[in-house]
Amino acid sequence: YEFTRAITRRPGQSIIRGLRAVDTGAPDLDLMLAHHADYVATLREAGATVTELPPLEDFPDALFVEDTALCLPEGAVLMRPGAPSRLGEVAHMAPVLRDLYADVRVIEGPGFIEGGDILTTGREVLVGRSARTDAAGVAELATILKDWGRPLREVATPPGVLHFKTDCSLLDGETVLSTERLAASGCFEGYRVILTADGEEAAANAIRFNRFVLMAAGFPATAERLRRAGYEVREIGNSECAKLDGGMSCLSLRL
Ligand code: CIR
Repeated sequence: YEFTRAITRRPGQSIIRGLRAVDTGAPDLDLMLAHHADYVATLREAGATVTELPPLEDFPDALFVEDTALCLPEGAVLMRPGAPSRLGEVAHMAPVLRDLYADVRVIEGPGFIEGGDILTTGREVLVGRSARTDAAGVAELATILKDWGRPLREVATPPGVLHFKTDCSLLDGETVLSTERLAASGCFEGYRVILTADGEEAAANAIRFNRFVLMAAGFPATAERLRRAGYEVREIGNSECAKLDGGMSCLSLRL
């Protein structure tokens, strides 16, 4: 959770065609851009050098850059998104990461894996199988991480939940924020767990970036729990990304 850099991508006009599990109306681009600017400004306030990439109109979901790669101190791994409309986003992220890393590995397939299903903690890399991440994708990542001496543990994403990290985030080396439904699976045994408040499951997708926890605005009981546990919380508007099942972690790669 200590980083020097973040990579983001601004949303474009095509955002109205972004993938969503349930249609709750078209996202408003102007409001989304305002939220996005607040997100980037908060990362900068936390000490990040932020690379802001331009919109990719051919890829409506490209602002959710987290799904295209896994960034670790040892190197970066380019993912292979399970959503067909998102596969091509990776080629646009590849040169950005090749400029920053000496070691860039690639998930070649046939499996699929998206960054939203990967939670890196102080001791292991947790990967949730989901509708976007399959056994072959996880196995290919495990082989790469073995080279870097990083243990990978496969876990399950709750049914109907887009990504593993839709329901959890890392708060520090041994603490996670999790929904009750995910924590109930036992996947965080040995970690300190702070649960989202009832009815505030959508607050689980937060990020710890240096001194701040960035979380979606509108979840006061969970924000209060985090503050009481000693975290410095920044609430960022997320109403428009939420219409596309996106949240705080999806909007950046952190390295
Ligand atoms: C998608 O369905 O792929 C996008 N609309 C949302 C991606 C959210 N990404 C993430 O949770 N890491």
